Amino acid sequence: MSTGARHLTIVGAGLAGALLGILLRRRGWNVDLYEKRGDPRVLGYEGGRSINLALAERGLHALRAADADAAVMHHAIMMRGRMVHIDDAEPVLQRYGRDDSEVIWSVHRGDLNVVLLDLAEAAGARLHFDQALSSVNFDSRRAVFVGARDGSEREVGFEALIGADGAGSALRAAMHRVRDLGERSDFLDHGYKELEIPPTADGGFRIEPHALHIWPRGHYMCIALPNDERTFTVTLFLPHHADGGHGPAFDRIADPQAARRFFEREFPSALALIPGFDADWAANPVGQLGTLYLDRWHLDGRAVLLGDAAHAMVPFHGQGMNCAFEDCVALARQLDAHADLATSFAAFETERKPDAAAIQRMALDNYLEMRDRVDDADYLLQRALELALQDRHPGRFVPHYAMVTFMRIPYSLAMTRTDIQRGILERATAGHTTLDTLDWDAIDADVRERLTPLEDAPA
Ligand code: FAD
Ligand code: E0Q
Repeated sequence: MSTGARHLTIVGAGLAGALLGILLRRRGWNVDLYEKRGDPRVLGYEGGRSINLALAERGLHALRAADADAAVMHHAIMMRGRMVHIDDAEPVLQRYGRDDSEVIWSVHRGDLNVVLLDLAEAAGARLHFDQALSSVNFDSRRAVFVGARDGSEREVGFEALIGADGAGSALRAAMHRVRDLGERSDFLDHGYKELEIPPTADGGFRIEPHALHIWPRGHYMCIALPNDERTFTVTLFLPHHADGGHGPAFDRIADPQAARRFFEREFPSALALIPGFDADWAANPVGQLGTLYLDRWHLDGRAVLLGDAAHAMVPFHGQGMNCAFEDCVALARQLDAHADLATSFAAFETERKPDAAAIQRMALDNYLEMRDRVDDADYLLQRALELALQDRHPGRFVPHYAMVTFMRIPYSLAMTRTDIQRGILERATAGHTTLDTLDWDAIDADVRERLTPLEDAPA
């Protein structure tokens, strides 16, 4: 246990910062949280836009550790699987798990942030809104925060800074000035835009609420997640630039009328659900997506990064927040386990870096799968075989999606086993179009030879 002043300064009171504030206060740390934006409990969140996120077991488990799960789950909507929309056909539900015990949850980002801020404050963390970190002197341990509204500067001393300030982290930039963090970003050549499906006239959901809807179209796609106020947030993922002048792209869609023509052609069933299409298109910006890799996450015992600030990823596995929450629990545990901050931060980095790298790669892999493969016959046969092998080899063959989403085994272990399992599935199904003709003895032998039983597998 450290002895001196147990004080930590968290930069960013978004999802990870607010959760970490709760966990640290409960362990007796004094905590100050500085947030660039205004207090969402006073101002509303992001101008009232409804943005939602998929919460899975890893994130839920971290919320349980902070006693925040009940308040969050009160507003959450169960999503049983992917509802895949192909052209004019009836949409089809692909279940994520075996039954309703294996599901994910759609949560409202603003509500989630407010729940966590209330709990952090109740636990005794001091919250400072409208305060953007602008510069840091790591020698004198003083940080400058700028009032986001009036431009006023405020200098505060710190023992250590924790960067939960997201993908564009100001703390990361300040650390980089005194130590090369080995930073590299791979921006995706695809961006995203959010649109909204409102409730029906009598206040109901316009489409099945208990699903994550996907309209896959090869090089691009739309998704929709339910909100508890009976709306859905639709996200279009599309290339920024036309590939060799061909194919739809954000830079070839000049105005909402052109966007509408694109949707009339490619997503007519989605367009019919979005009466405010033109206004949404004009109002909502195109967002950037990418993966951020760092060789180092900490500056001895003076600063450490977590969540998107350390390892932003593309959103196609719905795990960025879940991973950021897992980081919070891991950092709190390492702070308990070691006497000095430098050792705790180093142990945290060693523990989490391989797992962050694994989910970053799996998230990139999942984009191709979502936009191009979910309606493909080979893919569906391999999915059916995954489920059959899960029954034949309980605890040994666990489908990729379940390892990432319903379990808490390290992401790096999930990735290694996924790679092995993919080989088994490909060898087993090559040349087949149905499970009935497979050579089950050979497949079972392949599974037993290549996969050891998992310790903490679902029964
Ligand atoms: P953030 O939530 O970005 O919080 C950072 C905070 O720091 C913000 O409040 C910001 O205002 C503040 N800040 C920034 N700069 C400063 C500064 N200089 N000084 C002080 N404060 C500052 N993840 C999932 O798990 N499931 C999903 O379904 C999912 N869907 C996604 C869909 C999209 C389109 C995108 C882009 C991401 C999605 N994610 C999802 C990822 C998820 O949003 C992030 O991983 C998560 O928000 C990371 O949390 P964080 O606390 O690290 O950063
Ligand atoms: C989930 C839940 C933005 C986003 C969030 C998600 C998912 C997807 C596709 C996207 C992955 C999946 N997924 O359905 O396999 O499970 O969060 Cl695009």
